[in-house]
Amino acid sequence: MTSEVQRIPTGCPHDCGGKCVLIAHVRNGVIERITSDEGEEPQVRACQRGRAYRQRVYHPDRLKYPLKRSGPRGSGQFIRISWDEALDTVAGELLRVKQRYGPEAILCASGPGSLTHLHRTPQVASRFFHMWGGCARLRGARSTQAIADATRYTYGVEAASHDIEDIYNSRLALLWSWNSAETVFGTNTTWHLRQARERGTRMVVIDPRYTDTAALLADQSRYIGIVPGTDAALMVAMAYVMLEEGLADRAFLERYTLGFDQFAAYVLGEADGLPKTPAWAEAITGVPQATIRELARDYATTKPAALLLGFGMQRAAYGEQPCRAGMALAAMTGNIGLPGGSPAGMFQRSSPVPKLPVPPNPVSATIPYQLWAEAFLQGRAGGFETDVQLVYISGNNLLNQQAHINKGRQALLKPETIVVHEQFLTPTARYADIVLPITTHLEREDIATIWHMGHWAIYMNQAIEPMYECRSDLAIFTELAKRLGISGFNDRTDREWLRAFAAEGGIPDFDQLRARGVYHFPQSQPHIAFRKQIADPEHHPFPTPSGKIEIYSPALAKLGHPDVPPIPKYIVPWEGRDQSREHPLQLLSPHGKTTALSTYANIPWVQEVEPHRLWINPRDAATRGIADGDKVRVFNSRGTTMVRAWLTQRIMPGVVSLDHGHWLAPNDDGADTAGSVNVLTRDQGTVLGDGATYHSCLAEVART
Ligand SMILES: Nc1nc2c(c(=O)[nH]1)N[C@H]1C(S)=C(S)[C@@H](COP(=O)(O)OP(=O)(O)OC[C@H]3O[C@@H](n4cnc5c(=O)[nH]c(N)nc54)[C@H](O)[C@@H]3O)O[C@H]1N2
Ligand SMILES: Nc1nc2c(c(=O)[nH]1)N[C@H]1C(S)=C(S)[C@@H](COP(=O)(O)OP(=O)(O)OC[C@H]3O[C@@H](n4cnc5c(=O)[nH]c(N)nc54)[C@H](O)[C@@H]3O)O[C@H]1N2
Ligand SMILES: [Mo]
Repeated sequence: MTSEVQRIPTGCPHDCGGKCVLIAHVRNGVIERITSDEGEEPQVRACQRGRAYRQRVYHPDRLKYPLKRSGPRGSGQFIRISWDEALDTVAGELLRVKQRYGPEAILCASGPGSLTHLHRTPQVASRFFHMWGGCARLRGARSTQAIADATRYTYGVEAASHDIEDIYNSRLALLWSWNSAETVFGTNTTWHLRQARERGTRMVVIDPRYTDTAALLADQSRYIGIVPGTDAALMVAMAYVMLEEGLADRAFLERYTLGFDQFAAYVLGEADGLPKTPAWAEAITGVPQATIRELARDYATTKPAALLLGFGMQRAAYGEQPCRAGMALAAMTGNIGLPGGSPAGMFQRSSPVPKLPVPPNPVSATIPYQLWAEAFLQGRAGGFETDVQLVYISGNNLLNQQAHINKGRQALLKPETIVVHEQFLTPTARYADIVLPITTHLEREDIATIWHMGHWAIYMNQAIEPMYECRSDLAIFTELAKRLGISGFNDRTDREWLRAFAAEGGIPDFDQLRARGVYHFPQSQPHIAFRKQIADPEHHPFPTPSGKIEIYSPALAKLGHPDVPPIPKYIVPWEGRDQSREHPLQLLSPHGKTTALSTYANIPWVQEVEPHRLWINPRDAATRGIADGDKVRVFNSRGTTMVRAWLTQRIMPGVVSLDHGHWLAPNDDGADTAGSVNVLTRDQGTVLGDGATYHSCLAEVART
């Protein structure tokens, strides 16, 4: 029997920087192929990951049934159990631990597995735990903590950016630690940047790696390689040039900012006797003085110009500083609040469509994400806020994706109980006592909205029936809520929730949304951050304590912490250049195109796009006797990983790079054999908010 092929509009749920339209071609309940948006322009078209999803749904390693551990923790030995036994066991453990140790002994470690509006992994789990009396949480955003902190201290809000459609108004764009060609950063971002460039917007890319973005967008000789961790020095020297050459927009600074003079005193060396000249910065950043001067002049005299900060450089020691320094430059050039400019704040645009509601958490205990393993091992005795006894993980490859995996492996032996909701037996799931198999988005219904494109909504129709015995996180927590007597956790069908979200979000026709698969909220003009504050400062002060852009922050001064000074400064990072003879190479671990975090690392079609390799400059390779394609050991005091080397001029000497997200595969000696970079990274947080600092990491490389 053959039936017609149905074309079912759905989308991608993972945290890849996008969210795109997928069309599932389904016959007799089986997906035969996946294509993308074929509607009107601009389309929301998917990349290779979404298009390869058939291989993920039908992967032989999909988790099929509930599992119970049958060997030692981490051994990967499990037996199949029934759903009734699994749910009774989980409910029983939750009750036992809560009664014995209190709710703060339960850590809800939900992550970004699905970032949609209904089956949103962090939201679903949080709703359950918060309604049940609370739980301990992980704090400190791994993605954006430092830039969010910097934006808040400078502008009084966490996010401050323009819609990407405004890029057509920019004459110049500085893409600083920004790699949207790979990190997506909003589905159509690179498409708009490319079109703007063709229409005359000049573009500069500043990154230790000559990324795909540099190749695609940087004008000739407008790629600037920089020593990792030194961006604040380059920015401060640009400020020096602007001051020296009288290029700063004095009227703007006077009218809208607080404390520019203190910053200028630091820049000119009046405060510490050290003028932050281009020569000073060249020695630190590796960027030639002439380039620094030219960049400063160009940015100060080409108006409007957009300084756009990616998140790479702030996922590092003192990541707050380059962000605050960038914001100071945006103010010095008067590029805030006008079309074509940019406040250099955190990029974000939220959606009017609501998400599954989450009540407040009655428990206040938190542990920093960066120090989760230390916190498990030390607990209250080590000064942490709680002793974790039960870890509840959903949508999170905790072990693989946090710094210092080897410490994490010890830490996961400590709690009494570990429950994991997963689609695959990830390195983290291997440590679970109970593993519950989860549907993919193609087996359920949802709404997604796009990073930085909150004015678009995607309807994700269910394409096929749930595979094997898989259930959604929401369905599982609904069952647990019944067992634990939580009333009102979920008394709607998925469709009823989604219909309500769409209506509340102002989408006029739900059935049309489902049929078309995508909805574009009408808007006449792209969003421009702080337009009102600049046009009419009398009536619209900035939402900071002073009502101004706080280049000098009295709140930071009050904190009195030398590592977050009240004005932006260059601070020598830990594990920076020339700090170790034993492990001299700076190791970056960026977000690569073949995964969304650690998702897709096991999907052959996606991995074919680009082999997983260590980027190393031929000069560094030569001194180590390494040839292209050689298998190398990358190591430091925290661990060792093995991977093939790629000799390339696309990375500067002294720096190596290995995309994160590849699944830990330790050998008998404890060395990882899969290029899982977090065996090497350091577990230390940024100063203000315990943000991630993966990029401040030194290592050495040798042939195996
Ligand atoms: N393909 C893909 N896209 C993704 C993701 C993914 O896993 N895969 N993840 C998504 C998520 S969750 C996030 S948070 C974002 C992350 O987005 P980002 O944080 O912006 O991405 P990264 O690749 O970590 O860093 C961007 C660039 O910064 C550069 N960089 C590193 N250190 C420095 C430095 O000191 N100075 C300068 N100037 N540049 C530096 C890196 O070489 C890299 O090219 O991406 C999202 N998009
Ligand atoms: N070295 C280094 N490490 C990094 C970074 C870096 O720049 N460098 N970046 C960090 C950043 S920004 C982030 S955001 C983190 C993220 O790291 P994680 O939070 O660990 O995110 P993922 O690796 O995507 O893991 C999500 C898991 O959810 C599962 N999943 C997918 N859909 C569902 C679902 O519907 N339900 C359930 N229960 N599970 C689902 C997937 O199979 C996957 O294993 O990684 C961080 N790690
Ligand atoms: Mo992230």
